[in-house]
Amino acid sequence: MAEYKVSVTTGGMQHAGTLDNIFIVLFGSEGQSERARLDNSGIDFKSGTASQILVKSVSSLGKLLLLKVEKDSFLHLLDDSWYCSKVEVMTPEGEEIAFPCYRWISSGEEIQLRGGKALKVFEEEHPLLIDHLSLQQQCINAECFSNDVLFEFFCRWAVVDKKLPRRIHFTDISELPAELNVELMFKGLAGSCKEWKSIEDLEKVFRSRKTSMSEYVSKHWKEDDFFGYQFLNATNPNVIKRCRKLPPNFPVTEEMVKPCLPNGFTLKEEMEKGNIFLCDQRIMEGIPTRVKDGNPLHMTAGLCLFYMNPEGKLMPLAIQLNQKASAENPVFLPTDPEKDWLLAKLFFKSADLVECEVVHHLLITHFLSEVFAVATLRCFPTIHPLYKLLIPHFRFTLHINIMGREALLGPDGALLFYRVRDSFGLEGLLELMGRALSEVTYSSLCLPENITARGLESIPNFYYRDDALKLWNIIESFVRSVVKDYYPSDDAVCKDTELQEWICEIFTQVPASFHTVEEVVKFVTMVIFTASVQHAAVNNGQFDFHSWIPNGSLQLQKPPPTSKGQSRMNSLLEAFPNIGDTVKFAAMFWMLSDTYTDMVPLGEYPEERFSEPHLKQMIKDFQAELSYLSEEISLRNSKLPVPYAYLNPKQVENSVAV
Ligand SMILES: *[C@@H]1O[C@H](CO)[C@@H](O)[C@H](O)[C@H]1NC(C)=O
Ligand SMILES: *[C@@H]1O[C@H](CO)[C@@H](O)[C@H](O)[C@H]1NC(C)=O
Ligand SMILES: CC(=O)N[C@H]1CO[C@H](CO)[C@@H](O)[C@@H]1O
Ligand SMILES: [Fe+2]
Repeated sequence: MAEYKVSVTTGGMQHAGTLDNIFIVLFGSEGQSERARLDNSGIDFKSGTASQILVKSVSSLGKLLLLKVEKDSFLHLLDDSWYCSKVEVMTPEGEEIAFPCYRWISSGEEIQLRGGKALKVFEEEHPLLIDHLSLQQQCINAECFSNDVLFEFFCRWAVVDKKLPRRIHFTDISELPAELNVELMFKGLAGSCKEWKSIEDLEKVFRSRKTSMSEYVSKHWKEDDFFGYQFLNATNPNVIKRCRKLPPNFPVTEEMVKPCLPNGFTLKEEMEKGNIFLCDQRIMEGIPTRVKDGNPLHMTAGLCLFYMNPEGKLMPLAIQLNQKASAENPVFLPTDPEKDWLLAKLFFKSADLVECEVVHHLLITHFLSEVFAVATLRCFPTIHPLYKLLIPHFRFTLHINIMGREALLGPDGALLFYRVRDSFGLEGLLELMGRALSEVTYSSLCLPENITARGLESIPNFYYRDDALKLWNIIESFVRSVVKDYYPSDDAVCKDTELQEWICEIFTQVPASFHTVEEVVKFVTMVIFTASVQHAAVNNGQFDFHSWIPNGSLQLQKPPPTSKGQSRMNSLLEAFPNIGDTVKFAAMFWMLSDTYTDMVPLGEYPEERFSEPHLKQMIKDFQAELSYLSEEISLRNSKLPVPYAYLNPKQVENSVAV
């Protein structure tokens, strides 16, 4: 008789426990154990607790291969799902093996777990394990979209009414959080169709709901250097490029910019020196927009030229609001009447915000992470080292995207998420994403290459670049240590058919494969960087920078100005969305920038998936590096008038989860 000491841990989240019966069977190279029932004698498996049980078999099972967990309904009336964190087994030979689970199990379900060291497919020797793999892959789709997983996700929305039934259908809940939030934040203003009468009215509304940054923005929004600053250190650091030659459709002359350059400096020379930068919104040209109150909304597709002045400030020099140069498309200048220049900046910034949300936030972080997540779920078994490494970086990504899509593609976009649809309608949104996707390359997603391609290696005070590059390097060295441990040679990479399938699944158009360990390191670094750092950069500052509508509105109700000298403060107010829409946008940004109590910061792995001690040590080293960087960034920020904290590792989430 052989006895196995088994300990089963229930997850710590709400409602993780169950009253149902749980059975365990162990499979080894020499046979299988009895079907042992976990004794819960009337009490449920409570959240966060471990239960012990002895599992017997006639003789030793040899090498432990699989562990089967079955869950039987206790009361057949309800499906009482259970969140199992892990199962630990002590063999009669004295070996301790952890079987990570970390998933919901519904009534009547039966799942198989693998324990011990991470393995690749060509290392599997036992036929039982090969069978297990194909079974696991069939289950994947059902698993990611089950209501239980969604429920866990919804628990993070604090505003959700506590009385909501435990088992919620996705469609019932999709409208809830956002609408509640608007009401909570801006009582009585939600739904108002009135126009704004003055900037002071706007200030009043936002006085109660602000962050120190959003307050700073509301005070400085008119200033040119702050306008420039935002192209480096706000939510869209992705678009500005060094400009060596003016585009032919942007006829900026020496005469025009002379007053803004120091005495004796010329545009031509400054361009040669590398001090001139350009932001070109060509991608927005001709995107179909939405009809509002009978008139189609207008979308700016402008050009803005910047100058890095000797004090290290990035100043806007000239703005044109349409792509084709013409008499009705003047080049606006800082020396124009104040209101003209303000209006030009407003329209340019608004298009920048829309581009940022649709392209850089939704497409490049949310949807790309989803592609990586689905490929990971489909191609790797849970025992695979890259599954263990990557899956924490996809927490909640499918869920937030399902909700987002519902909002985007649903009949009325009832939900506030990605209200960008307000500016375009569906057709325009899809068109813009399509155009952007055709321009995404692997290299553009790798930060060091991206920065070089845009000529931004040396521009001063570019905190996004400084912090993000350090994070890229820290992530890369962690990934390298893990990947090299499992793939000691290029040959191991070539032999791993699951790894090759994974990369093919991601690039369906271009047939792709990995040949070397370094290729895997770089790609995996890019995946983790995109899901964590890049998302934080475009996501976390949304409320700070965009709740103050004058500083970038998702929607403007008027066409861009076609001449100078006609604008007054009123032109600005008329262009703003109405009061109801303004507060809706602000509430959305608040919600998307909020930190949730169950947020998992970069590098934290509360689910223990790796059991080898040296792997655990690699994770600790990674965390230590992040922690040093966090201190360094805090120290720097304490000395800055405008801190840049979005990429402080403590504030970067492990995955795209909001
Ligand atoms: C905010 O937006 C306004 C209008 O576009 C612009 O003039 C101002 O410079 C911006 N401020 C910042 C803070 O960008
Ligand atoms: C840099 O990255 C941004 C965001 O991922 C992307 O939109 C842009 O096209 C990239 N630019 C280059 C030149 O790689
Ligand atoms: C170029 C630019 O605008 N950089 C700014 C980034 O933020 C710092 C700190 O607020 C400013 O001093 C820089 O001017
Ligand atoms: Fe997001």
